[in-house]
Amino acid sequence: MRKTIGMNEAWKFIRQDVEQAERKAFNDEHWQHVTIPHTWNAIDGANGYEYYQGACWYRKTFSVEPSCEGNRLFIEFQGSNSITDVYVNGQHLGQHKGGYATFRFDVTDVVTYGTANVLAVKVDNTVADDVYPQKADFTFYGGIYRDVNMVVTAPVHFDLMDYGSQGVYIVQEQVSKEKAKLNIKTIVVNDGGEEKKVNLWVDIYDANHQIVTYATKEVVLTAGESQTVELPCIIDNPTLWQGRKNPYMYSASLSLISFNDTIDALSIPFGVRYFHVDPEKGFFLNGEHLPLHGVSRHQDRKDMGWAISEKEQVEDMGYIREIGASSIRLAHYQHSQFFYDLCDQEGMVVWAEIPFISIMSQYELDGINAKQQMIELIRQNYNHPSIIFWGIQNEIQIGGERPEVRRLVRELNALTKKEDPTRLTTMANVLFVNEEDEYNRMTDVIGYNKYYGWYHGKAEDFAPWLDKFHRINPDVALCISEYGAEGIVQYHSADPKVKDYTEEYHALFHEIVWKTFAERPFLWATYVWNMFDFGANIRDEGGVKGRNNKGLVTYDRKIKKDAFYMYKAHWSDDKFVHITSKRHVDRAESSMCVKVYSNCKEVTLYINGIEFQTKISDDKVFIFEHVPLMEGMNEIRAVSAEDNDFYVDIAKFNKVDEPNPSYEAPVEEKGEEVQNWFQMPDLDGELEELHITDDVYSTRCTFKELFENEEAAAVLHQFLGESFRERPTYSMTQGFKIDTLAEMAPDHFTDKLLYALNRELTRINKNK
Ligand code: GCB
Repeated sequence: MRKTIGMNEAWKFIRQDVEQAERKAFNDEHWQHVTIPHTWNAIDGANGYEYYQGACWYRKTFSVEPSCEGNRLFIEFQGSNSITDVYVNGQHLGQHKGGYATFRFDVTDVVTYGTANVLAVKVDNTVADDVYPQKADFTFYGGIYRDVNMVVTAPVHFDLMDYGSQGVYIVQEQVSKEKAKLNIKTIVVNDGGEEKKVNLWVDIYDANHQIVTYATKEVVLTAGESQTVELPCIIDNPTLWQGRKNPYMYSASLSLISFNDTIDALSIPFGVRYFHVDPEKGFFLNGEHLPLHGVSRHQDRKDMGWAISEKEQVEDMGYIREIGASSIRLAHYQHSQFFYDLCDQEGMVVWAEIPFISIMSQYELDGINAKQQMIELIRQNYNHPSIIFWGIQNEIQIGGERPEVRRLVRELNALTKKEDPTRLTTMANVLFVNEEDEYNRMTDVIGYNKYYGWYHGKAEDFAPWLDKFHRINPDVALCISEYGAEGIVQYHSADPKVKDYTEEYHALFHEIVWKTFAERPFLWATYVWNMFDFGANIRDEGGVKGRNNKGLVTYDRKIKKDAFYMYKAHWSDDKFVHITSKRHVDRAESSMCVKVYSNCKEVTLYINGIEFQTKISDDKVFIFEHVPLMEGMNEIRAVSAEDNDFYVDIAKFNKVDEPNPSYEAPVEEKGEEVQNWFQMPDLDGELEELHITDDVYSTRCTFKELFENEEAAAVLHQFLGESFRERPTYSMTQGFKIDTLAEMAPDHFTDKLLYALNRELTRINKNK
């Protein structure tokens, strides 16, 4: 019978490349003792300084019981970032490229039994041109950051070498309320030296462990043969997996039986459901409309990076459940099996994706690694009912217009549909992709990452854009795959503005945008960027280095920002009241405005124990104006009574003489949607007429194109400032034409600036 033996303990590690470290006889005495999950970037990955990216080594001694001889042995890595070379007793077993999927090596013929073996692993998180991601707004934490196991099987077993999957695919051929027609596809392997006859049994159990149905088949395998065996199975009157309402799970118990022995067995949880997306009405699960109230998640955590345990994942899910979300975009790569399992159990509808993000390789134009990661993602996660959407790219247009990018996106879509015709494909376009672009029709449904109200424009700009897109493409199912703003809980303002980084602007932004989305049921989903702050070492935002602070919850998961409660009020049925701006303690004004988020109908405010006002609201936001403050500490209490229960929240505000300067972010130009990084030109003398032709540079070119030419780059430096290219947001904009950015930010790219840029740029010939 199959045995899985944990191999997380007793590793030695060194944070550098070392020659001959793969050898069995090698002195690693002075190396550090570590336990898996491990990363070498737990601290330097999110502090804003350069983080270590390079090759490092892990070594471990292990023994295999003599009783295992005659079986097959596999070493399994559930996640190691990003290029991993595995050696046993000095022998190279292979290399895996990609930091997020499970992979295994067959070690049967290289281990010794009853004596010590040495496993040596080189892991390298340097960006390689043929491995995705190439560039992204998050830290690429290096290390073996998910579990390592040894799996021991009999010579005849369910395949473990099919792209890291379990070798079992429960295909939902047709599901309705009356019947779930399944085809259980298994890959059975005979690694033994002789022909073998086995019986394959599949028993389907319901959630109460009662058998529902079963199927069986005799399988004859010649020596060395791998066979795909299909077992059709029907569940009559199935209980459907109905999202958060009823995430009903069955389980398939599979076994390979030879005479009286069960020689291999697996238990696979699954749920049955059907779904569709209507471009006018949104998402439907089992025929019922289900609004997908979504958040995105990255997998890292403060001081841990990606080396988290199940405990942190359960906590993350706890926050997502509490806010009342019904869907999660698991960005920007494959997450751990454990998390997809949690999504199944909680009834979260999932968008799962590969890290084909920002920029396509300049040299590897067939997309070999992107395709490999797509197949791994699908085959390893095929049986999760929560996954409904496969995401094939994120903002891959940032690298500029390249025909090979379009070709690869189309190929990835075709590959995904071939691997799994039962689910929907999707992708996240960068904001500047034109509404009429064919990118909007390559996948089954589409998403846009839009940052009105942060990188450009105002939060209110969502409404006209959404309506315009829908008018142009009434038959395209649209979602907002990302939207957000920075919110740093240190900063506060009674008059919040774009780019002030305050907790108040963050909350106000989400209030406005959520209202806009809620009024547009044609959106099939919306995903807040992001549920949690995360490590992005290239960033220096509002005085915080190495972080993206757009989360609704802080990186250490200790503080739920006000915006968290805004969504909770809309999405959750668990009653509460929440006074906002509680961290804005010191107030220099003699009266203030108190804003309360609540999903109760009525909220009463008490000031220093005295009843002030009662407000009734349907839109979850209760605003109490002119709340008087006495000198010193004031206690504000918000109370709601509903269904015989009381809900209370308390805040304390300190009336002071002078505003507290620590509430202000050390950034200039608050209220500006694009930072004013450029020099306004002096236009002396007569204005000459400019001729913009294809052979010269101009503002019709993308930033990327311009920066690639030394002279054009010098012009940009002159007008946009030296540091323009180093800005974290540059990676977002390099595929933009200057004219496109100018349309979005006309106040900054004035006609005068555009004229001056063109006057200089058109003097440079592209072919020179
Ligand atoms: C995006 C990216 C995401 C970034 C986000 C941001 O569009 O897809 O990876 O983190 O913007 O915050 O800028």
